[in-house]
Amino acid sequence: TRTPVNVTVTGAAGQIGYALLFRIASGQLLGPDTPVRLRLLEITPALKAAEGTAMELDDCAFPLLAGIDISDDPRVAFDGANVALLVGARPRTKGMERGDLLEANGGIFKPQGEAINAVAADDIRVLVVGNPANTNALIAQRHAPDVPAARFTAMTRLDQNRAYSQLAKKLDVTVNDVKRLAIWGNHSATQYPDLFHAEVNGKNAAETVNDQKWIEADFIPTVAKRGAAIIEARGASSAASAANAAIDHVHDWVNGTAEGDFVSAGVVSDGSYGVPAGLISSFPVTSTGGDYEIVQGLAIDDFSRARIDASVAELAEERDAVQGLGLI
Ligand code: NAX
Repeated sequence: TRTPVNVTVTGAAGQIGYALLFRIASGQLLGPDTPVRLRLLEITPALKAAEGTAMELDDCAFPLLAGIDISDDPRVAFDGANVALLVGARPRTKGMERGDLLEANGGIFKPQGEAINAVAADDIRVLVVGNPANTNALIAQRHAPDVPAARFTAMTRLDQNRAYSQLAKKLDVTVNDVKRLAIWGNHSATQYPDLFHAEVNGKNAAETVNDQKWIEADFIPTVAKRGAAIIEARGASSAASAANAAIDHVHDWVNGTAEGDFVSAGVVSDGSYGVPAGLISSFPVTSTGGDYEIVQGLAIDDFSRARIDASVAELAEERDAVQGLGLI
């Protein structure tokens, strides 16, 4: 039997946590041969709720679940962590300025980055889900100088999955017919879901759609504002779909992406495609051997260039804001 992989989940008592933990414990994160030990991090007032979820996890008698530890101390929860899913974050509440939001999240992601640096396993891989995901990931990464920067990623896989579904509906095909549909930039309303490099049954997606107006006025805003539409309809923000995307992101990172395809992830820029080095921006990426790499050599036309630049400018502003607040 294999040694269990330590998977730390923050915000474990929240709604994404509730949708995520059972899938991790059932083997969907790392595969059917890999036992997992769950490490749940919550704030003190939510520890009891996390214990309740842990009781339910016990009651599933998952063969792959080797144990569950619960803590409100990052130094305990990240101890020996091989995979960390940073879900818990401070949401924007009414009347909160962006600076307040960034500051509140800096107060979460700075100590978590420090704890990861101090106590996580050498092969630690981090996915930040909590918003603003790209900038929270940047804050954590900057406070973990001993961890390779490439091990810190932010989630844009939900945006990608939303884009797959919208495109498949439009063309009356299934998501299985779609490939290479990337999200560029920030996980925010400025994100750019790119049909110009995507393929549908081996043909260029934008050409197959052949409707620039639909791409600009319908597809892009529908994908970018889907989170708000879910809140409007459900009365709560996306949870099961967000958990599903987190599973997809880590699964593909660890197990590799399909030959000839790519996926979307927020990764530290190396300057590719004119994205300033150091920013955590979404790119088309492939994974082999446990490392995400930015897909190189895609031709970017003027339309895509302007969209990518706008979203990356927002990321640079967020970075400048957290720098101004002394958070990085
Ligand atoms: P919930 O409010 O249901 O749960 C958040 C949990 O985090 C709470 O239980 C809270 O106690 C905990 N928490 C807060 N501070 C913590 C800390 N310092 N350490 C550990 N736990 C802490 O939110 P939920 O719906 O689960 O969403 C979680 C985050 O995901 C939010 O920031 C949300 O904006 C973000 N999302 C990101 C998405 C993405 O695609 N990147 C999509 C879905 C989601 O909106």
